[in-house]
Amino acid sequence: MAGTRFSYVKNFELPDPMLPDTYLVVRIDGHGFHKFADAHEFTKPNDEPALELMDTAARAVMDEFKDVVLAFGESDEFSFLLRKSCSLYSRRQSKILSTITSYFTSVYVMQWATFFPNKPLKYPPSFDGRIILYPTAQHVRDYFAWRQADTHINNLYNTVFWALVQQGGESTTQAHETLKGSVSSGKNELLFSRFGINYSTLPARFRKGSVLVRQLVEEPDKRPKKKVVVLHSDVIENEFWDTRPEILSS
Ligand code: DGT
Ligand code: MG
Ligand code: MG
Ligand code: MG
Ligand code: MG
Repeated sequence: MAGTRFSYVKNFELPDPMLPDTYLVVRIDGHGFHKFADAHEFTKPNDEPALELMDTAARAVMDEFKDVVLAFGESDEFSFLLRKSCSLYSRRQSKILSTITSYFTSVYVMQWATFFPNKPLKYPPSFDGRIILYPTAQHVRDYFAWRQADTHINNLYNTVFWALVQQGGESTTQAHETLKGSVSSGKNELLFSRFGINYSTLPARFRKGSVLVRQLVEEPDKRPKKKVVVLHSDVIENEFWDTRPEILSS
């Protein structure tokens, strides 16, 4: 189809290859999910089916895109690590980003009814996406540690905040005021002394987020197969990485 007088317009499409031999992190985040969560009456502070739906969409991304070696999710976001030798779509930025983002979104919508059989989707959700390039394994570890530390800080705050409102009878304004300037230990203490909640016994999904890796799974009468598993492990300490050297080595 070369050579009509219109085809020069193709020259305006610029190549957007990403640096070779560099880790790629794709992070997608729900657009306006504050409103989306309200519209669909998500439980506060954590809606388990909503988080499981996010995990399901992320797992589908990993099944579809074999270059993804690790994923981490919390709230309305998911981060996907693509191995540094990834040559998917010749490492074209917009192609990788738009395909992963739209695939995730499609699965989220397709699987919605599985997790919310009695709650029809009121309007189409969308996700924004970005790609960050990291030159070293340490950067990648620090990136995932950053997201998991964020999960912890937000979840601790939200857990106390909603306990004050839902069980303590405070208004949201009062709860904000109560928590102003408080540190982690103070929030833990307040949770325990006023509401009898021991933070460390809350579900790991809420405290740690979701960590998706490929792992050999044993099945009866079959050879062990590599499958995507959802964990809620710590990714800040060394153990997670030391026991899975393949994540950062390829
Ligand atoms: P954005 O990302 O700039 O378009 O705006 P938002 O509104 O998506 O803000 P973001 O991504 O910073 O925060 C995520 C929002 O999603 C947060 O305001 C509350 C909502 N959300 C996420 N997970 C849950 C949940 O499990 N339960 C409830 N009730 N809300 C949630
Ligand atoms: Mg945001
Ligand atoms: Mg968002
Ligand atoms: Mg978010
Ligand atoms: Mg095409």
